[in-house]
Amino acid sequence: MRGRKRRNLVEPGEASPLDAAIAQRDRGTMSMVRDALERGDTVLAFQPVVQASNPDRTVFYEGLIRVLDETGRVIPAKEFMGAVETQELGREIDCAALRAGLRALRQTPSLRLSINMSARSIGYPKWKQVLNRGLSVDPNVAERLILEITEKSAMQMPELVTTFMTELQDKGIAFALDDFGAGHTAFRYLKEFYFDIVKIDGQFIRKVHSDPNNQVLMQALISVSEHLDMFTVAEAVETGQEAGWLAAAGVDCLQGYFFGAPSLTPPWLVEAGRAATGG
Ligand code: G
Ligand code: MN
Repeated sequence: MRGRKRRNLVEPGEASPLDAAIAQRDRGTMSMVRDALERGDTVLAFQPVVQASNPDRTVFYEGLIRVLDETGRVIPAKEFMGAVETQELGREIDCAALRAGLRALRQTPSLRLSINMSARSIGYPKWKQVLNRGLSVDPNVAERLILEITEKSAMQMPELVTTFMTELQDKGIAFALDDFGAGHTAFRYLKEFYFDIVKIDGQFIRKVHSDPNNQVLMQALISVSEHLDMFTVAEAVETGQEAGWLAAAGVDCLQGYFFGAPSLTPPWLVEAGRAATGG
């Protein structure tokens, strides 16, 4: 943690050409997302979350929303969520992700799937309609659905999130605190929230087998999570060395490129196909 230099990239108070360029780029991004939603051009990519002690076993998949631009190019969420998260478009993206997730759960009875949402979507009536409609068509999907809420968005409205989670946990839905440690972490909130799962941000995973700072932070997070009965998921695991250290340290589940990148072709269909052909 020591020896880091602070950089000041933009002088405060100065009218910045960078700000103007960013604002213009955001407007372009927003109209691209709006057009894609109107065309219904959104899809989920699926990434496996595996059991740390037995990585051949996928515990659940995370469904990650993608939009297709007018040329059919697949645009990942990280490229547009920043521009739309606080806008109504962000709510519409969350609705599209939930709708696609519920459909996948309905179609595949053995599937467990997590879907990302912003705490801001809690009060968006359409999001609730999408959920209620999905649950009324097939009530069995509730206990296979995990909702991931980022730490950053959960902390912005903790009371609302708590009430919302209690209501949906009663129906069997599980909750994951996403990107834990990336935001303004307050351990106090972990105690108040009752998340079922905590997903530890990739910055703590990077080179954890050889980085003493990350090792200490991970050990603290694992210990707090165990104490509060939360299941741990390490995000962005990219190497076998990281995976080995994390499994030995007692992390429950692992996710990342080392085990599988997000894929537009549902991986469980690929696995079923392989099993059927004996390959
Ligand atoms: O915020 P959240 O954890 O839901 O976002 C997951 C994002 O992280 C996805 O965009 C996914 O493509 C990306 N991702 C998944 N696995 C890895 C990984 O091993 N390394 C890195 N750097 N990113 C990853
Ligand atoms: Mn997530």
